[in-house]
Amino acid sequence: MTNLKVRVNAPTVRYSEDFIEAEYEYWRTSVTESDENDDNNTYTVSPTLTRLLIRTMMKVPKLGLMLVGWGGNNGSTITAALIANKLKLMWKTKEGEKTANWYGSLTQASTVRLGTKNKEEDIYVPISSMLPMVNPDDIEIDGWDISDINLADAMTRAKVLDINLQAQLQPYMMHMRPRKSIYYSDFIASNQGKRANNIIMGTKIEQLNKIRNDIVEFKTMKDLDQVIVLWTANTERFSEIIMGIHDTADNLLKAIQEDHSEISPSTMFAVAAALEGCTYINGSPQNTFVPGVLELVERQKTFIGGDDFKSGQTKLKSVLVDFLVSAGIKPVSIVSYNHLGNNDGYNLSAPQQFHSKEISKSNVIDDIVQSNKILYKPGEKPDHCIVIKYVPYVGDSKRAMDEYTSEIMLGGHNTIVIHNTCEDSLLAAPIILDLVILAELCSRITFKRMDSDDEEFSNFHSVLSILSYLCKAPLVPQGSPVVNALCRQRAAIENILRACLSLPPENNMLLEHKVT
Ligand code: NAI
Ligand code: DG6
Repeated sequence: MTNLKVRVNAPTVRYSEDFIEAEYEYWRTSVTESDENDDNNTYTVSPTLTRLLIRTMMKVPKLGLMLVGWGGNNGSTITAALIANKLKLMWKTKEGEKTANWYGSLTQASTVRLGTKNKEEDIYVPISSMLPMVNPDDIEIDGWDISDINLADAMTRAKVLDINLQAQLQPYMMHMRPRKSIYYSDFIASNQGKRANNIIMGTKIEQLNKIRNDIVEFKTMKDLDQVIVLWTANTERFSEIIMGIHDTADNLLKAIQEDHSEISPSTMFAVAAALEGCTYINGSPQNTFVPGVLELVERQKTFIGGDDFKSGQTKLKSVLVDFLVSAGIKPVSIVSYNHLGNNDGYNLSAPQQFHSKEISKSNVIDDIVQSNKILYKPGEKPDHCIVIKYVPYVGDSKRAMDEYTSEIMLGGHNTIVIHNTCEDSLLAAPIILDLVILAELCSRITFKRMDSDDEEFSNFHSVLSILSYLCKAPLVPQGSPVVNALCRQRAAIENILRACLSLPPENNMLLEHKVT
């Protein structure tokens, strides 16, 4: 049984050993425009109601996480964090004793407002206490890397963690060795070539089968119910999408059989995961999810999420631009510069890999800008410049400098400058944990329309857009709007969790205190 702290007392919620079943009234607001091209057009608005039965499976599976790029900075840091937290490690620093924690994790270190006690005291609970979720201490970890060094040495190479913490983790991580991986040299920067000493040889179909076997072996060895595969390897260049190769699931599988050269390692991993019934998450910006993968995951009824962890500079941008535009202030120039000295920065110093990151960092303001036609004419956008420089000395401690210039009333200007220094991998590791925990939870939630005779419950769509909060370039089902604003993304998670308990969305109205 799980450690649930929240129990809803309502006739619309039923708890059993197997499920939480919640009746939920989902209200949407549909709008039609009389004439989209006419400035004086009118909007007709119709609230529409769908009655849903939402079922959350109680039993949390024994979960395995396989990282592609396990020996990298993020890979070694999340591994270290899982062990340090499980063992409740403490270590001395010049600032005093530190204790392992999950700061930066939405599921482990943030809370949601549940309601009010005695009409005035807000009650907040950890997100993880609302529904049964995987406990990070129970996650088994494994993975692949093109570099063969063990995880203890990878942690040392990363230079992220305090040395006294590293010393305690060493014995636990030195026996963890990444599995051989798929390496096609032209997808990542050529400067990564010297790391690549742990490679699966053979044809593409042989490589695919090896990855599939690795997943099966890990699952069997650790007696797991479910495995999630997550890409935290180097940023790849974009694949060229070729008709007949990437366009359908069958063509993609055939192209792998025929050893086509324009299939990226990350796409190979996504295919292997889908064929093994595993959720696959992309923590980097490249276009892993070519149309053939999207079709395959729907066919296999598996889940995917991505793209590119939203950790620092972009996370702040998705708050700040939303704040400015929704305050009626018009950002006109956004310049985001950063330099870093870790291996990620080294890889991104190559033009094609930088370009993948540039695209993912640039799109984050699009929907926010489009939301305000008073400020922006159709097609108008702020100048938006992304610069990334590799400066080895600063290592993982990334420096980000941002300048936001906005137009304010009557010809005035408002310029905001931000300087942020932070260990990149310590921001990314908790995001990896959240992606895994939320993706797993989504695989246990099903929906049924209450007015339908259909007995079947439906799953979330294969593309888990609920993970948008954690991703720079959110992947959404075709035809679904992309939401980048951080507050809206968080509200979606919070309100979906509430819906699973038949609780209304958090509306912040507090009418009970505003109306006499
Ligand atoms: P890293 O360079 O330290 O680690 C990447 C690892 O992937 C390396 O150990 C490398 O040997 C391995 N690798 C490369 N190609 C591989 C393949 N085909 N199969 C298996 N392993 C392979 O980079 P870091 O800092 O861990 O970042 C990982 C990824 O996460 C990068 O793409 C980065 O852009 C992305 N990311 C990182 C964020 C952060 O805050 N740290 C935020 C957003 C994205
Ligand atoms: C330099 O920009 C390296 C990148 O990998 C970023 O550190 C990473 O994508 C995080 O970006 P952001 O914009 O979320 O801080």
